[in-house]
Amino acid sequence: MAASLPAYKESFLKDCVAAEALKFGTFTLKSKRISPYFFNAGLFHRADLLRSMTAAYANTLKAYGDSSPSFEFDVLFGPAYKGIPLAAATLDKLADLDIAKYGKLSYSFNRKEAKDHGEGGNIVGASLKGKRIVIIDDVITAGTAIREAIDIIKREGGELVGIIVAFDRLEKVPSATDDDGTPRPSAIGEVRKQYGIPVFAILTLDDVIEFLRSLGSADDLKRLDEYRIKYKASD
Ligand code: OMP
Repeated sequence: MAASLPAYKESFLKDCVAAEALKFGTFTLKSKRISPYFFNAGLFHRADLLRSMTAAYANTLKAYGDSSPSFEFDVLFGPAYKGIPLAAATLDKLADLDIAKYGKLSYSFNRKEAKDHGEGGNIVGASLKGKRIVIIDDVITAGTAIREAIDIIKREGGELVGIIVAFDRLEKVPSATDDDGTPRPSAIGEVRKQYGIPVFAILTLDDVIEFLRSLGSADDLKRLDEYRIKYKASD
């Protein structure tokens, strides 16, 4: 197990393996990259696993908030669909951790289809207008999904102050010749730079490689190392 991980990250990594949310093999990604591993947050549907994941999100946010008291937000926004349970359950966990600090925060999410009757619109939960928003999502690879969520925040008049994901694959932004070996910035690094906000990940590819090393899984390790060399960002 990765020696330097805080206890809540280590326990989340163990649960990723137990839930088979972290799989090794051959997978085609949304970005069309062929990956030797895949992280499937959707497999954290069982109550004990969901708690493990949302505790890890909540502790990651709290750890940053404790070390940077100026970091404050009003709404945890979970982009549809995968972000919806994450936003609601993580907010509940934050309130468990510190009711005085997090008890009055809200969650919200978008509908994929705009509603033209009843309350209308396509935001459910707290309005984003004029609020400080943290986006919660599952994975960042090339950054496409997260940029779509950022567009929603902008459209709704919210102020983006941070992003948290369960897993950062540490991959560079795509280009026309994706595998030409040119060093390029990471998808997360680009978002950090462009918006000047913190982007947190509970686990990264480096944590998984470290974990495989501790297990002595030579074949998986070799394939992950090759993939990392091909797509890893330069920062
Ligand atoms: P990007 O939009 O390229 O950043 O990819 C992020 C999305 O890819 C996630 O929201 C997932 O739907 C999916 N994904 C995973 O869930 N796990 C992975 O390990 C890799 C991907 C992916 O397709 O890149």
